[in-house]
Amino acid sequence: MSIPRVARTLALAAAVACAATLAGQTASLRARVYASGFTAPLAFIPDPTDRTVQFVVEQSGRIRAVRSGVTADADFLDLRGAVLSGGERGLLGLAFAPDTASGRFFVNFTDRSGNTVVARFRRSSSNPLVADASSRFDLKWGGGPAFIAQPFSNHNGGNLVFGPDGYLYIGMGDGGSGNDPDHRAQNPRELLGKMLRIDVAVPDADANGYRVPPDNPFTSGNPAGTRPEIWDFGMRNPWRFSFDDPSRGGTGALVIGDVGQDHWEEIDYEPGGRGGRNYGWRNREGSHDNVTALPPAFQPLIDPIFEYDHSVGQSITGGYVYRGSALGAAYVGRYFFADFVQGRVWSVALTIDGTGAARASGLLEHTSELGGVSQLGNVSSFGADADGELYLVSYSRGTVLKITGPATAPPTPVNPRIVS
Ligand SMILES: [Ca+2]
Repeated sequence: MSIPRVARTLALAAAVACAATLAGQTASLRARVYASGFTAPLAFIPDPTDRTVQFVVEQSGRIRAVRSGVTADADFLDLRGAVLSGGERGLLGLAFAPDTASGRFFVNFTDRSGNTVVARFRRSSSNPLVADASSRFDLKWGGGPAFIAQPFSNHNGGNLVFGPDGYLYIGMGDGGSGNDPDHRAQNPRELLGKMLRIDVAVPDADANGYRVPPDNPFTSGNPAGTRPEIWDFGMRNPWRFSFDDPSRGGTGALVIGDVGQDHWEEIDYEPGGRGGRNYGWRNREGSHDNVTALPPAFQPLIDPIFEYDHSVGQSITGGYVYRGSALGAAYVGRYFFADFVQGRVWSVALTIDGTGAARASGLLEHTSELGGVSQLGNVSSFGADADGELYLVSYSRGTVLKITGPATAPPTPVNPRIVS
């Protein structure tokens, strides 16, 4: 997580002042503790085979099963012996295969050498709430190493999500340090600083554990040398991203919260199936020129649909386009997100045009009505259950909060942007 960034809160006073101006106008959402007692939780993932069950990922390497809000005694999986945890390292992501009969799931973690591993496991046949630890297979990248080398400790990305197309998307940070010193996010030969898309529906005996989907955008090798697993260029640290779920009326878009450097936190919106883009880092931070000493891999550079500056927050946690019902129809289609450092939560309305592109408007801050920073702590992730209802993961409080609310219209927004 972004612990080093916490020191960078000289703008806190300004952020609190901004929160005060937004407080009190929103009264329709609530958050209640759904499950608690976790240590540094980072993700909340529904069980695709049982709507009463979700899994909580702890940074240290444990995955814990929660049924109807009650945490099971036995761990689903304990990877503490394989994981290097601390700072932005650890067990960072979990995704269940859409082919649920396979029992497969995938995790993303920092190994004891500090490198990124994407590993496949199976649930045990006798108890689906316990994984078969012996089934571990680490994906081999390009037929080579069973890890992705990380040059620095930070910016490990860590999220992995199956798209509506059945392929596995993996968000890779730029490798770390500051301002991507080796320009990796624009290097076609590097998996770092990219969104990857792979087909993991391969037999157990497959040597690499994945294949490149034939319609990946860079399989022709243009730009020269591009790794075929790459779906998009120009990510800095896409800590959390999600798809707007078509099975619940969503557009299928990929919505990414990409953590910024010194000035801008951003939301990138990719219409469904529209990969092959360059989101700009490090040439751009948000919609602003950044380090331009070396050219980007290709043009154009796609600006975010929304950004906020570091007087407001310092590390974005991407959330979900809401597709549930409990919050009321007025919230359906709004994108929820948070700032990890400040413990603030917002949503924006999305207007989709004929090309599938989105425009963000009508910002609402939900921090106060969700219990304020004292309840939210550092928001590390959002989750969505089988009904599309939203949850927040509080890293510092060790809780999972469920967002609820009467079915009333959201209040009138006051700020079109939260850039102060
Ligand atoms: Ca960008």
